[in-house]
Amino acid sequence: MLTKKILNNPLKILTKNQREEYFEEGGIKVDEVLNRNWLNKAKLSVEEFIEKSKVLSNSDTVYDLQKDHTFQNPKLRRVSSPCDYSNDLWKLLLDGPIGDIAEDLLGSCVRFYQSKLNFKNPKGGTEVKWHQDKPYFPHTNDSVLTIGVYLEDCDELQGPLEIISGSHKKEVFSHYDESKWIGNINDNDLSKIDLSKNKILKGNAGSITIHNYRTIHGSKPNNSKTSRPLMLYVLSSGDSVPFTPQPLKSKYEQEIVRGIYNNKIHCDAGDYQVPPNWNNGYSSIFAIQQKESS
Ligand SMILES: O=C(O)CCC(=O)C(=O)O
Repeated sequence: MLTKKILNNPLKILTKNQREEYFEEGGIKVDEVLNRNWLNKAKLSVEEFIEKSKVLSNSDTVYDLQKDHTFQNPKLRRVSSPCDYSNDLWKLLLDGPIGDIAEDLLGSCVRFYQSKLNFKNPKGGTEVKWHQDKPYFPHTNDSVLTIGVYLEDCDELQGPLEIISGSHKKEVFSHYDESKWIGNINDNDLSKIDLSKNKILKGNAGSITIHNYRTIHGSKPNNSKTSRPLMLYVLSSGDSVPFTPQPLKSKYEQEIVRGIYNNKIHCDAGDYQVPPNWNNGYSSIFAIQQKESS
């Protein structure tokens, strides 16, 4: 949806300044979005995922495990499509503040793309290298964003999400090394980016991060003694749909979560590099960037 149209919509949760900051910088952090009730429900879902992962010894299509994961010391890196397995995490979007904030930034019609629950375990939770999301899932227009919900307090030591301010208005970089998908911006292109423009989106449990899918973002390893669970919702305006197959299969894919869809899409002109065809399986951004699989 066109930004100027979105800016005319009445706001549900964000302030005018927060909405303008999102469109200007490509990402923001918003404090205290989840009340105690929502936060407790979401945290309970996380505990259930950890509990279920204990009996696994290998990653599968839902649970991505760190190499040293054991029953006694479970080390989850990601749960793919957690909304498919936790009604509370789905309701947080559908009926809760996440859907309201999505409306503030995407317009009244909001489409679900994917969900994922990323962990960074204490003392060693993996970094996420600088990347953009558009090369992973190009859409017909750029009204696509990710909302991340911190489920524990996240300070600089836990590896909070970081963005490069203003990068959403600039180049979308290839995430290939020649013909091989690497899932991040290569060193040569990184040297063209002003990394001093990084904005660290740290926040307490219940606060959220938001970034546009063109915005360069990443996060450092977790060097602290506490875990960093981050619940991520990827959403688009109703009029923006993906060009390529979804890597994280979900029963909710393309569901309209807010508003009424008028069966129209908006297409931005241009050339797009498309990601590999992940129809035969996708692991996680951690596994790809750490070169565990392709
Ligand atoms: O978990 C993080 O810190 C970043 C996640 C991310 O950028 C992604 O999964 O695409």
